[in-house]
Amino acid sequence: MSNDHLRQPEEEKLSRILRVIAEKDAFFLTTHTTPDGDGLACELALLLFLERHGKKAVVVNADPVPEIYRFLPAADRVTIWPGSRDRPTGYEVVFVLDCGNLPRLGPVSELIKLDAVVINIDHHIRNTNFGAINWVNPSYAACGEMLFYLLKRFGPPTREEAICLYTALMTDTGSFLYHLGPGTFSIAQQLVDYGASPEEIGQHVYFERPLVSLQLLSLCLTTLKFDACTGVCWARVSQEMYRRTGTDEEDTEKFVDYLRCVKEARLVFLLKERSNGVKVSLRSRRQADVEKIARFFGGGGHRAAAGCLIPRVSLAEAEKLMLQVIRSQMKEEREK
Ligand SMILES: [Mn+2]
Repeated sequence: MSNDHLRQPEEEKLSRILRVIAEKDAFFLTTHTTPDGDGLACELALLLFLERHGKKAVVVNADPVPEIYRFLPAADRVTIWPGSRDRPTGYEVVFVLDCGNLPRLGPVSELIKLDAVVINIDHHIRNTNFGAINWVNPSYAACGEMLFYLLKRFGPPTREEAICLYTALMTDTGSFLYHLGPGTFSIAQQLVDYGASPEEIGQHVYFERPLVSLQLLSLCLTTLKFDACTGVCWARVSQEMYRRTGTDEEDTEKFVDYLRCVKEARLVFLLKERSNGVKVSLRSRRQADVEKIARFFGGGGHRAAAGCLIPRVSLAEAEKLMLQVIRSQMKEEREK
């Protein structure tokens, strides 16, 4: 078993979590709003794993499963809250996966019972340690890596669990390109050995896009801007563009990566207009720290990839604010 790099404090946390799993019977699993491949796939892997060990478990999220992740085993088991189903009750343990703080759960946070044991497993830079047990370590590429270590303590994962965890690793590393952890490739190899097919999973996530999403991309790219002074490159997606193409925010998946490939840029961002404000996705090239910028607006993430929501602003206002904050942070760094 290749757990070699798990350090002592992590071993302690892991064994505490294992004890809770062994002792309790009913589990509630959740992740952040607008869930990504890592959060979702971790929930589903853990759901399948718990059920395989005779436990009861539910997955409850604030937002639906994006189309590209509907192929995941048990993806149809995700309950949306608030939705048509009754308030989930009777659970003793809450697993919060891939989520830095409770407000990021959105409306699901109101479901968390005070007497439940909250287990927080995460790899974001900032985490408020809101759980009774907090296993938080930003050196992991994905929350899926952490779950791999957890699940493996009970024996080899099933093929379905392996598919989920491989998807978590693949998506959070941008297909094994960014913020790789110390064991990422070794874990990925083991997941392939347990039955995950890189080709099939890659096909589902990256190469099954509706035509309208590319039509949306073409509109988005007409707004592309570059500031030679700061090396910032950005683009916008408006509600009007969604209406014209019959798309929604889900169809903007990966758009920011087109900006990320601009050689002249050192920092890129994509503005997405929402009814309640503007969602911003940031990526850095070379050394820029985008987590710091996202944090300024109450968001967060990782050094090279972060996001935030600027409430009650127009696209033009959000653009202006972003550029102001980026410029002032760059100035501060130069003066240091
Ligand atoms: Mn993640």
